[in-house]
Amino acid sequence: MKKLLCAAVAALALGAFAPGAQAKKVTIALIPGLTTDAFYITMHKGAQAAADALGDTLTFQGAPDFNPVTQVPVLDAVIARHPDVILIAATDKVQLVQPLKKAVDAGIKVIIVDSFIGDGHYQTGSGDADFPLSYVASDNTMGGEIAARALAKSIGDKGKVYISNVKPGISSTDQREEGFKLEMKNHPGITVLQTQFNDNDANKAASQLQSVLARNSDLAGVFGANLFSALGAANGVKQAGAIGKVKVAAFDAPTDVVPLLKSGSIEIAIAQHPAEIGYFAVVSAHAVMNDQSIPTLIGTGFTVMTKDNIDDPMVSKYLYSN
Ligand code: T6T
Repeated sequence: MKKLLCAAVAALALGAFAPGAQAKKVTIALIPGLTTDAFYITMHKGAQAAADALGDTLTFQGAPDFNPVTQVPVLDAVIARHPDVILIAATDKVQLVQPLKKAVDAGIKVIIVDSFIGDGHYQTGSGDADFPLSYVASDNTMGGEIAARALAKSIGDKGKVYISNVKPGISSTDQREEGFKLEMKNHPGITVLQTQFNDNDANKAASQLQSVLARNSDLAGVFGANLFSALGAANGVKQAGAIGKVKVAAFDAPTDVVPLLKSGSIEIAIAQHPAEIGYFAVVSAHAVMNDQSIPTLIGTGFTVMTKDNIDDPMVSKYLYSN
């Protein structure tokens, strides 16, 4: 894939300008959902690789938690610095719309990464949130479907499951939940219990697992819809002494998932490709500022990790870095 990405950058550099013309160096601000999450740290690395290749300047500034209340002041501070382009993972579909309009009003281009505002369809001329130029992300609905199929298989297509999720209003995790429930309609032997929301707190997710299990001794599985939900649920299963009895399908792949996959605490982990998201977002920002058109949607891939493939370097290279 590295070769492909280099080819993409080279093609851009060659195709973008008349012979002899210099590419404009671009200033880009990447605002993550939160700064300490291995998912966004890995996205930053991919973004930096593209910025270095293109000679652009990249900053990475975010909030200490995944929350619009703390993200909006960071956004305001970034707008005041006036980069050419803001790349942002919006922590709420609705609450980031007006704050991001201020960026556009100030003449700053906006590209969404990972989690969108509005409905994720941009430049359509419809609604008040179609102004970002592009959305670069995983197909989260499909990710939820993949998780559901894998969990269904591991519990023999019958029993009770639930989704451990962050909070409503986040496009990425909302879509994973939708995809999971949609696919579970094809598995009539499985009952999906009420979703438990943990506010991105792994400890809360762990105690919720134990409460759901206390109420449903026949609980067969749980889908952890993001990194903290999944690690928390797996920890809850361990604390309850229920490894093997309650199967965990995890979204996201910090390095912590490796021992959990090997010990059976997690059945599958669905790794997103955050470095790819960061890379293509920066390439898109560079293209836009050099008068090139860009796709309004760039979808990145997944790698499904299990105990059987996690030692394969072609799989483990998608573990997130810290
Ligand atoms: O799952 C990722 C990201 O895609 C989501 O929007 C929020 O949670 C993570 O950052 C993982 O913690």
